[in-house]
Amino acid sequence: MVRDFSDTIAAIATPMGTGGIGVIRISGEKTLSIINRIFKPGKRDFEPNRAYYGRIYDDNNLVDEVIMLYFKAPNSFTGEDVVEIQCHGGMNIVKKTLELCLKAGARPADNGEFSKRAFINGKIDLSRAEAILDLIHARTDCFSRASVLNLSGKLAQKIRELRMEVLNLLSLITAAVDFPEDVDEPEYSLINERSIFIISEIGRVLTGSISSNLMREGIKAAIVGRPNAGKSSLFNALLDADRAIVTEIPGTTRDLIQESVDIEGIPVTLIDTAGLRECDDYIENIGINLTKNTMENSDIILYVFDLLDAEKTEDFLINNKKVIKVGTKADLAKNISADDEVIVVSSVKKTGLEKLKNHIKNKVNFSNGSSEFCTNLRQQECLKDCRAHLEKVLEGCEQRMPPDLISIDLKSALVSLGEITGEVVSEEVLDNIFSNFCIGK
Ligand SMILES: Nc1nc2c(ncn2[C@@H]2O[C@H](COP(=O)(O)OP(=O)(O)O)[C@@H](O)[C@H]2O)c(=O)[nH]1
Ligand SMILES: [Mg+2]
Repeated sequence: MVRDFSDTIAAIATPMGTGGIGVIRISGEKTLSIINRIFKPGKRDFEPNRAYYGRIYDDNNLVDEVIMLYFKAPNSFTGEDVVEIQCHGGMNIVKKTLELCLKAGARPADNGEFSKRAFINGKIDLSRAEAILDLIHARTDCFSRASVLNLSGKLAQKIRELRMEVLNLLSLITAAVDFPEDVDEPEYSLINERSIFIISEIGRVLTGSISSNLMREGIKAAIVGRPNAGKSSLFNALLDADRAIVTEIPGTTRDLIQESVDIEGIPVTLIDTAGLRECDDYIENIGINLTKNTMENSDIILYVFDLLDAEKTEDFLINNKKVIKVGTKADLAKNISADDEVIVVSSVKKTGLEKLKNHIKNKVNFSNGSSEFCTNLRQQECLKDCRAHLEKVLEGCEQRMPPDLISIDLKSALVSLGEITGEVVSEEVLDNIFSNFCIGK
């Protein structure tokens, strides 16, 4: 997707569908000339950062009454001239307006091309561009909060600090290599000490990796157990909605039912399954097989059993690390004691649910508190690469290697950090990142 950025792009920025308004975005040199062709009253000198009320015309045919916002280069999201047209949100109108922009000289934007231009034009660094993507796709409050912090530059700032540290070391060494007469060779112990510090700071940023990945990817949790154990009731209680059918008739749930829910900041896909039992019913057996597959593909299994039911152990679940045992109908089972591993809940009285949620969070090692920095897999890889190069620096110091050799590893460490914010990054990596964006972003 190597594109010429001198052309002007346009795209529908709002989701395909019917809504109150639909937004078309235009960016590039021809933005104003396009607007002057399709927007009336047109004039050559729109003032930037202002909203204009007017009409979109297809030749002399009125298309819609709109609000037009104008941002002048370089003070816009992309750093180029940008216009956003707010039409009425009917699919036909939005498409028609885009079509007119294209006819007037724009070309359709690629996925994420507005953000890519913002990056190329130095308006945002790569970590902020990636934060936009996270923010758009965030499924929990917790993740939205983390993403918006990165959008405002939290991670970028930290990476800048780390780069400065490495850069300082590098200039110390380079000076010693280039002007051996004038500059004392830096002490190995100093290089050693600073490298250890940077490594520990990288470790600090990486501490939240598991939680970052969980917030981004989410987990699957299958609810399994005997018929009538209370699986569907628990499913509904965790969702806080009547989604699955609950009856006293065993074998009610046959298909898998799944819904997404925010559990302590993790987007969890909860899957209600058919009860596990030997049975002759053809359809129910299909359901039971589906359940077994689902269990394999889940990150967590909530094994639900009725506290009143003596027959509760399912051999195949014993020693399965993914399993959380949940004893249900606690409201009916006042005097029944369950072992420590069991989370006791009542879906009817809504008790024990918070404890269960907390347990799920711990089971997948999620910690919303300790994860100061939110990172994605790519950024984590870069940080780990950087750390590996710095470990080489430590080795170099220990073996009293010549400074110019040590500087090679420091330069590599610098490159790894630069890849995070995009100072050093290949076109391929960029394309890969921005292709995950939606069109119009
Ligand atoms: N009192 C009480 N009844 C429950 C509870 N959970 C489920 N039940 C009842 O147990 C029966 C079976 O529940 P259901 O959720 O359909 O079980 P499933 O077959 O495992 O999905 C229904 O009559 C529910 O109302 C609970 O926590 N307390
Ligand atoms: Mg059920």
